[in-house]
Amino acid sequence: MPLEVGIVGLPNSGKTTLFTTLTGAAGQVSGKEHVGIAPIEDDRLARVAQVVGSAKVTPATIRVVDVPGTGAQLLGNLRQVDALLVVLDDWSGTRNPEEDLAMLELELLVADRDHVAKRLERVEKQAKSGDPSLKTEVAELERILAHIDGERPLRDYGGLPPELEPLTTKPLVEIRNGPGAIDLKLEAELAELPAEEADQFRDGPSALSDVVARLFEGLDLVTFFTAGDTETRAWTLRRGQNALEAAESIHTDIARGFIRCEVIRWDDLVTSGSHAEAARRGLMRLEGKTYAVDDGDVINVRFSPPR
Ligand SMILES: Nc1nc2c(ncn2[C@@H]2O[C@H](COP(=O)(O)OP(=O)(O)OP(=O)(O)O)[C@@H](O)[C@H]2O)c(=O)[nH]1
Ligand SMILES: [Mg+2]
Repeated sequence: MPLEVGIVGLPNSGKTTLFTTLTGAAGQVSGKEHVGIAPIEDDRLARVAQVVGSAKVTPATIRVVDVPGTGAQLLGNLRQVDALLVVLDDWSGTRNPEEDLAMLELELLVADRDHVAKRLERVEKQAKSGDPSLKTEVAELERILAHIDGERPLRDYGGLPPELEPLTTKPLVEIRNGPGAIDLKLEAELAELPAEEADQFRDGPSALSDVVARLFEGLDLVTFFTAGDTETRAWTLRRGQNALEAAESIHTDIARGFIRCEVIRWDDLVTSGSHAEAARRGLMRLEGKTYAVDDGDVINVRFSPPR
């Protein structure tokens, strides 16, 4: 499953402009939800592909959701995303980004309050049947509601029921939209130019690579690669996820038939010039299902195909 992020922000802060910058997809219609795919740029990918002679190069991707405006109903569409990008207007000169961030965090908390209160109402009704486990859930939900009423985000609440899917536990990545930070207006204009030309107009990295770098930091992500003659591809995992989970993200059959995996660091593969030469130099390791995948690993899963 690709990484999924939601874009939130006050009206007119530049959410849809960010969406367009990240995905390259047209999303100009205001008042509509937009969903698109952003490729994750990674310089290592082309270098690995060149060494193994892949015909096809496929970057890892992020699914991006842009919801118009705020309000509990709209924000509720973001319960399944992995992180929230908060767009703050730092361009019009009419807003205070710190205050806007605080306001937005409050909106997220209000949306969570709504969500928890609705659930409480439903479970309270069902608990009249006398089922003790439902009574426990009612008590738990009441405690959660009291926590929210103290204006505290649910990320500070220990032991939340996993099915609750709150918004205020998600990592927030701040995107200040303005000439001093990520200039989305400029980025939107540069999106029309070829990549090399666009780079000449920027002082630093592109908005896309800047946002991706912050997401990787905020979510503690790692990239691993698969590399063969037909395709070299990048994938993302959370740090600490293991080889079996890496296999699952590639294909469930590969995970099911997992025997072991061969791991080479991407730069060892590049300097060796081929998988075979890397193996000859002793730079290829054999790992099992529980191996924690490291950033930059090139992985080849040995598996028995399902019958
Ligand atoms: N000058 C300038 N204008 C911007 C910038 N970012 C966005 N805008 C303009 O602000 C307006 C709103 O931008 P959108 O990206 O549609 O904002 P939004 O947050 O999606 O707005 P809603 O979905 O209606 O809440 C557009 O006319 C943009 O061109 C910027 O960095 N600089
Ligand atoms: Mg919009």
